[in-house]
Amino acid sequence: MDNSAMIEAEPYSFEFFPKQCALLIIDMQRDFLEDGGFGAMLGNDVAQLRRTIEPNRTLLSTWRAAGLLVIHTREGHRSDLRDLPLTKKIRGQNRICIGDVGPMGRILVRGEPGHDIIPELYPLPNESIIDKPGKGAFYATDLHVILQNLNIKQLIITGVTTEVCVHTTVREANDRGYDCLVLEDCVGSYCPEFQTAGLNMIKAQKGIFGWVSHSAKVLAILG
Ligand code: C5J
Repeated sequence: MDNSAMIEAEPYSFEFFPKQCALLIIDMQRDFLEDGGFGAMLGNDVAQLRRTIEPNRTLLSTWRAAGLLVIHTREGHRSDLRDLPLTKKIRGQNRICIGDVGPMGRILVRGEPGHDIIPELYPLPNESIIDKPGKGAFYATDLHVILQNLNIKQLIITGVTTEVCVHTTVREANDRGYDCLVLEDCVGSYCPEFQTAGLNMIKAQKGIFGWVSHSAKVLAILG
């Protein structure tokens, strides 16, 4: 696909330049999406996020077949936790927190089973994985350099959670000059009202942070 195409979106159509666009899949990690993970241990209903797996899986396989760029992110920390602010570790006053041992290994620690991406969306060897210590995918990572080197100017953003890591990344991307399209069926929140509010905030004010659409609209173009 060399030419641009218009993707139906809100607040208006998104002009999609396939060769200058990356699919950025945020934090589809076992710790957030599986029973026994960090999200579930905090009392969240992982089903709210698991509904995004199938649409992401379909989109990812079509995107790969079109030969377009995919980048995955994972939120997590070094095993010595030196990149984990104490404020982040203790906030919430939980009995078990980041770095402690849970049912899927040490919570949100790189190299542990819970930190890894769910098998349904597992990256291929040629796909970049951005390991990020914060909520935003640009903070303390080489994502911007990678995107610049590959001449990427647009991001289609999916993953979890809508109002936390997806939103922070969309905001960071905006300030760095990227156009962002967020797919409502491929992003999820543990909290339905945050899902709605998070998507509304992106497309408000004529697209203050970007565009919102549905994976079906992208698939219609990628065929
Ligand atoms: C959170 C994320 N919610 N990936 N992380 O802590 O949104």
